[in-house]
Amino acid sequence: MRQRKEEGEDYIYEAKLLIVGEAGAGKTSLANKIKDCQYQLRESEPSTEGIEVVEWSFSILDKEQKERDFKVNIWDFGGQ
Ligand SMILES: Nc1nc2c(ncn2[C@@H]2O[C@H](COP(=O)(O)OP(=O)(O)O)[C@@H](O)[C@H]2O)c(=O)[nH]1
Ligand SMILES: [Mg+2]
Repeated sequence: MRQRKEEGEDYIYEAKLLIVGEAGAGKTSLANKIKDCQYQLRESEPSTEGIEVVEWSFSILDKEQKERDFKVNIWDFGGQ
């Protein structure tokens, strides 16, 4: 995401990912799997109440090849 400032440009290394779908569709499992590829499916995933935000971070190289932490907030909705 790019944010304009008077003196120039600055970058925010953050994104928001919303997962929506019917109850039991696999939203929470998907959020957990995105965060951790070793995550194993559970026979009964506790159903999500309200919204759970799963933080997923990884490093990227910016335009100057400098390493940056990129953060994705995965919004896992309960219900439908
Ligand atoms: N076979 C199979 N089962 C899945 C998959 N994703 C989720 N499940 C199962 O479906 C059930 C509901 O998943 P859950 O992630 O809680 O769904 P949510 O209600 O949308 O958050 C759980 O028992 C999961 O283990 C999938 O890709 N394949
Ligand atoms: Mg859920």
